[in-house]
Amino acid sequence: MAFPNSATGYFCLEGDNRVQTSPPIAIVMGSQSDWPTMRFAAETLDALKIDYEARIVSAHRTPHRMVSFATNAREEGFQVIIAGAGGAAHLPGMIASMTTLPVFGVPVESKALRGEDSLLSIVQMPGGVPVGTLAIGKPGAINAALLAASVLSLMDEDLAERLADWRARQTDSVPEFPRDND
Ligand code: RP5
Repeated sequence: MAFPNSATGYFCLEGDNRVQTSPPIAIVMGSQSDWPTMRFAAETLDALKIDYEARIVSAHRTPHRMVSFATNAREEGFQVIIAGAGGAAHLPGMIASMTTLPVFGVPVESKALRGEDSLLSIVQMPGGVPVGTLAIGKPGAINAALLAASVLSLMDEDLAERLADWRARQTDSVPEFPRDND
């Protein structure tokens, strides 16, 4: 696995100065309890050899951290944000309100309402502040990573090839005929 919390050694040149910047993707989540879901986004990015940084940023418990992250994300060097949250899942929408980077929202499955609350909290954004909302739970986390990869692949031919290979391997892994499990 790559580096969920890396100082990854990304640099850009500002004049003659080499300045540290962030990896292309930020995976943020409202709580440590979201990581078992959001790690599927991380693992998918690992498989595609895309670097990322994972952070806990709660809209409700650490609102100042959220504002600081969202307002600085583009300047820090992030290009796409994947944001996962459960329950009253304001995080993706609040982040989207403070950045023009693409934000993909992952509704984390909640205990009380199995993630339907998370989904509805994330998906019903007012016109003008978009969050690309994925499915509840693991499939949403995986697809958020794949969509983020698609965005980055527009400017990165090597990544476009890795993404096509990933999809081809998935296709190859599907048997044509079912078999008994035992
Ligand atoms: C949300 O509340 C988090 O995104 C998480 O899904 C949910 C529950 O958080 P914990 O009480 O488990 O920390 O903010």
